[in-house]
Amino acid sequence: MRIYATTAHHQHHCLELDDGRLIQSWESPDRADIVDAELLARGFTDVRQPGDLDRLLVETVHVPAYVAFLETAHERWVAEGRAGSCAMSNGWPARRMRDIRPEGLQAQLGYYSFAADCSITADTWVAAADAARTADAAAQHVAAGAPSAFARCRPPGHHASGDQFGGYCYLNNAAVAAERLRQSGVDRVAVLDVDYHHGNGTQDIFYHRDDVSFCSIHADPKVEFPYFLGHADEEGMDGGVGANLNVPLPHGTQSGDWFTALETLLQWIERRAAEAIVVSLGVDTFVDDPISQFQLVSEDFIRLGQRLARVDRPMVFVMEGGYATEALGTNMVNVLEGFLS
Ligand code: OKP
Ligand code: ZN
Repeated sequence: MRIYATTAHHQHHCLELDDGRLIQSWESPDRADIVDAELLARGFTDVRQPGDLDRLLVETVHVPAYVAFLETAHERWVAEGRAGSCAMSNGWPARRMRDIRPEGLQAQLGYYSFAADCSITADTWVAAADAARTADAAAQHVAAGAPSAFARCRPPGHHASGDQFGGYCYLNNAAVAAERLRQSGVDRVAVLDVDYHHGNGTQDIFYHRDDVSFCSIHADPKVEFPYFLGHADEEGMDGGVGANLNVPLPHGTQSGDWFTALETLLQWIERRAAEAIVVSLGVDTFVDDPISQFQLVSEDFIRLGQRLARVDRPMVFVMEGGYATEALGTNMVNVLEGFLS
């Protein structure tokens, strides 16, 4: 299986509001290093650099003004002489307020984000753009006939909507991959999101479309981030009615119930007649994940890969979450090795 990866992400490590403290984010550069080391150790040696960022492709899943905002926000922050090292919002257009695009940088940070768990550093744009082109390259490889590819993305992408960052995500790597497959002639694509958190951004980007189906197993948003999307009654809208499926599960969910939910999703994908699949591959479902509450064990990730192989469709694996850094390499590569075995 070919791997796509870059190293620019290394410079990006943002601040996160966590339990009332401002900390260096759980979403750290060493996450990618650990996965890269494990890939090499286990014989995944076909590691490539992606091609240039296809701005037009990115702007089919994101609003162009949002992309420009991400690219320039930190330099505007510095030019304004702000005290903190990261550009971060302190107010959002919540219920009872208006959906108006403001002018000032601080106000636009609120307009273009939905959570205080991530922020924009001097290197965030380069890292996010690298992750997006990494996902694009993996999708292009699969579109050209490869049975699978792994995009070792960082930062993750599935929480980023068309015009909002949050949940450690800025550009939606999985959505870029799905859109690339579509533009390469794959008529029907499915995104299967197995990250512990609901992929609210991916869902929203394709919510009105029938050609890209989205399904997800995740912790119930009634009690877990991103709280305000990912509920079981969200089925898609307009032309996309029936093209969205959420299976929320309670805190404490163990392997048995998780794999039962996976069967539900895979049967649904079969009915959706997807010709290729993008897997939003988060392994924060792991029992020892420090910010998550499911109880999968490392062997379960081998089983996941084996089960996905039996779906027998071309697959683009896009790395999302996983914060038990020690075990992250093992868990992530277990999926890929299970898929190939
Ligand atoms: C991104 B991905 C922890 C705050 C968690 C949201 C987590 C985003 C996860 N105290 N904030 O889906 O793995
Ligand atoms: Zn997650």
